[in-house]
Order: sequence, then structure tokens, then C-alpha cells
Amino acid sequence: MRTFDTIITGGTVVTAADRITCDVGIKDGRIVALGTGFTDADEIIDATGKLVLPGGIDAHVHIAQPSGEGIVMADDFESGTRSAALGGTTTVMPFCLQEKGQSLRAALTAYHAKAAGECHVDVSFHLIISDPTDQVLGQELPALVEDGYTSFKIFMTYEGLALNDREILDVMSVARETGALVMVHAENYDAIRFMTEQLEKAGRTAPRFHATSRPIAVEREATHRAISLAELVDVPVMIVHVSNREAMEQIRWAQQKGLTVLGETCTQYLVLTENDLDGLGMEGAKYVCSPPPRDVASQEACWEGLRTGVFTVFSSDHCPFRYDDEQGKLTPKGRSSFRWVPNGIPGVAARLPILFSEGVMKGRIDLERFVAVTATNPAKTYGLYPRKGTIAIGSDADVTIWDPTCTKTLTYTLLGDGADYTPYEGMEITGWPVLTMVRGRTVVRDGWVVGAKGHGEHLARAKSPFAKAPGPVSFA
Ligand code: DUC
Ligand code: ZN
Ligand code: ZN
Repeated sequence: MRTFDTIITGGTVVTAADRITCDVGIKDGRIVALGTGFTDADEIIDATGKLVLPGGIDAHVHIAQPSGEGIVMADDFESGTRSAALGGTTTVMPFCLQEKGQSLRAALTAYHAKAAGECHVDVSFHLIISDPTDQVLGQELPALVEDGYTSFKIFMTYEGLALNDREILDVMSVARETGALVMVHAENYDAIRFMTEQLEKAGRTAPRFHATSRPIAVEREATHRAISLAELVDVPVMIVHVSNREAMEQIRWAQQKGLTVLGETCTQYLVLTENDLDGLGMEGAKYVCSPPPRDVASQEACWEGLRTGVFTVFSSDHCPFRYDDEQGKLTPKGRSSFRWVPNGIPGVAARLPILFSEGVMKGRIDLERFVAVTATNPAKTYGLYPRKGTIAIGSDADVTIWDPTCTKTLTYTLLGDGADYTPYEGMEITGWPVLTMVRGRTVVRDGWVVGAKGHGEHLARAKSPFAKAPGPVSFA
């Protein structure tokens, strides 16, 4: 029997801390050796001139999520995880949405049934709490945290999803008591409703007014409120999909005050602006997502947040709807007002190439930071480290090999998801993931999916090291 199943030779191995030229030895799906001169393997992958990085972890994606009457998300678990693999991502963390009146267990059973046997990469669910009943808070959530569902998202906006401040405090208290991590969608629901009604009365109903209806103040206020509520119950909180300087500065302020407040930004806030919502006819619907993309100064602020560590996690918020489809962006109601256009854009495959090209190749962030925000920090934050998120002995052999000289023009057919467009169409990219390996098995090579679906597994997670040791909420 050979020493290794696979060796990756001659590449530059990069982690969040170091880069070194060495061989990687893989056995039974794990990294078992790092060194030089490895030869004894069933398969030898020559990575000379290439970068050998931990596979990406996209900690914020939506797949096969119910999205309102008559609307269908463009990805199922097969296409969503295929797209992830094509873009160099080896683990995705989709949301399991609790619908009103539904038990969390029932929601999870339904999502697991959708994912079973379909996935190309590993998957681990966050929960979305939309109905925090006594039963959910008192029994279901604590049991599910122990079962490895150690993070949950709450919304401060959206009909049927928004929790009021009291409900947010209740959910945060359960997180405090169980050692779970709360993720917050921070936008002020009443302010958005007010703005939307004003705009509709004035006949301003085109997709671009989606951005007008959710200005920065709406996000800044909710971000500050979420931080304050978390401070009250002494619980860490992750503010997701931050789009601008003012919200970023709320997080920085809290961090400087000593609170455990974490921040995530996403691809769209680095490279899109609200002007993208301005296209002819309904074209702007292709860019409708929440919070909306802002302006160039906001992009700069998001880069600053990534560079300086205010944002530790970089995600796609992949939430795909087809454009030319009555069940997608061109839903008939959407023509009457932006408020009915489904919120969300595809991006799970474009996330890493865009950050690599715009960030590393243009000198905005270094390679180690790239690895940190796209793999190591998400793994640490959500209880997957050190099994995932790094190249180290004992870790899963989740590896992406990058050719830093490869250039591509982004177009949706490269990306393999179920949408019929990409909001990043035409972007010139330098640096591309030429091989994606999940637990020792190559799933993508040179832009082709070579593994069969079903290799991806669901991962139960440990508690976040950022979460408090479980204990009751106490007040002095
Ligand atoms: N929030 C998300 O996290 N994703 C898509 C839509 C939204 O509002
Ligand atoms: Zn959200
Ligand atoms: Zn999202």
C-alpha cells in the first residue's frame, strides 16, 4: 500500500498565517503530512507555479429557500453546491428557514431531505428563527445547539420574518444560555415600510428605488440597535452583509469598547453600486438585494473593514433568482413595484475569484488575509476549525489550487449555478481556482465538475469559540 492516496507537489501552500513551498500528503480524506520530496502516492497533482489554499468556506448562502408565493429560488442543493465547487469553495453554510408556525425540527428535516445525496461540497446549516415561541426558545433551540446547529440568524426586517426588539432579546438570551452565535440582518423594518409607501405614492416604483427605500441610516440604526441589545444580554453577535462605512463604524466602535461584535461583508458591497439598479426597464432587478449596494465610498469602507479586521468573514450572500422568469426577478408583481422583486443575487462561485482579483492581485489585501476571511475565520467563527479552514496535519483535505496567472471574463455560464445571469457579468478577473478538492476527492478540475454529486456531507458544528460559555443571562 502506498504512503499517500494523493500528493500535491511543488505549490506554494498558503494559510492565514504563512506561505511555504511544500508538498501536501493526503490519506483517507485528510491532510497527513506536509514536507518535501513526497513521491509514494496513487495520484500526484503537480501544483508547480500555483497556490495551494484551503478550500473556501462560504458562511452565508441561501439554497432552495422558500421565497414567497410564486417565487422559486434558482438553486437546489445540486446546482448551488456545484457552483460553489466551481468557484473554489468546499463548504457552504446555507440557512434553514423556520416558517411561521413550523417547528425547527420539521424545518431541518425538510432541508436535510432536499440536500441528501445532492451535494458536491460539504454543507452545514444555520437556522433562521422567524417564530420564537416558548416551545422553540425553551426546548427546540437548546436541543438543536447541542446537536451541532450552533448558529442562528434573526431578521430585523421583512414581513413574516422580522422580530421585534423583545423577541430579539429572547432569542439572544437563548444564545447566551446555550453558547450559540446569533447572526443579525440589521435593517429597520418600519423605516423601510415608511420609505416604500412614500416612494410608491410618488410613483417611484422602478427597481432602482429599492436602494432609495433602504438608505444607509436604516442599516446604521439597526446595526447599532442589534449591538445594544446584544450588550444588554452579554452575548456575542455577528452583523452580516454590512454594506457601508456607517454600519462598519458601529461595529468598530463596539469592538473598541470591548464587546464581541463580529462583522461580515460580501462581494456585492466591494464591486457593485446602487447605480447598477438603474438599468433599462427591469434590468435593475438583477441587482436587487438587501442591504442594497451603495456607492464607491462605501466600497472603500468595506475594503477598509476587511483590511483592518473589523470584518473577519467574507461571504457571498448567494441568494439566486432567475432574471427572465416569472418565478424570479420578472415576477409580474415586480413590475408594479420594487417591493415585490425578490431580494437576492447569485454569487457563490464569483466570491473567491472577485476577492482574489480585486483584493490580492490589486494589492488591497494580502494572500494570508484572503485565506483568513474566506476560509479560516469562517471555520473558526462557526465551530468548524481546525477540521476545516486551513491546511494542517489532521485537517480535512479541502484544498483549492489557484493559478494566479489565469485570466477570465466573468459570465454566468462559467459559474454553474441555476440563475440565468450574473451581476458580475463582464468583470475581468486575474487568478482562478483550477482544482477544487473536498476531503481528498477532486470535484472540479480546469472548470469541469469531475466528481459525482453526493460526496458532500452535512457537518455538525462545535460551538463558536467567540460565544460565551453557556450560562444564564444575569443582571447585577
Ligand atoms: N438577506 C439575506 O441575508 N440574504 C438575501 C436577502 C436578505 O435580505
Ligand atoms: Zn439578510
Ligand atoms: Zn443572506
